[in-house]
Amino acid sequence: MGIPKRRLVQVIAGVGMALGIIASASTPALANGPTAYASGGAGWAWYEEYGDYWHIRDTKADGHSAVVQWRISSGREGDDWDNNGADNGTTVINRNYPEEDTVQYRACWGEWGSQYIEISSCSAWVTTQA
Ligand SMILES: [Ca+2]
Ligand SMILES: [Ca+2]
Repeated sequence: MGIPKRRLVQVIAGVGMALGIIASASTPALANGPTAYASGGAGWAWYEEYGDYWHIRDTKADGHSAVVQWRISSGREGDDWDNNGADNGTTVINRNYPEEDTVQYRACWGEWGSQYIEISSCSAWVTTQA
């Protein structure tokens, strides 16, 4: 009659494990990447994991633009710029990367017109989840 006690314990344990898996899968560790700073206060950039947004700000009226150089683990590379002048807000650029990738980036200054990037101005590379 009824379910043997040992079997019932197994069923409850199984349900508990299944719920645990669901709970952990529904709370992914979305996070923003650290802010990277170009030398001399020229600008900064950071990465927003949810939606894949770059936030770039030129913070110095020096005739140069702020730029973030990025590369993702599946091979794409690129640059995104704040090229509309200094201290007038953050430029936000939306990209779309594979969610399982990692993304590396650094902030620098450069010349938007020629796409020249002053490498000596770049921050260290930082790494985050795409
Ligand atoms: Ca500038
Ligand atoms: Ca700007």
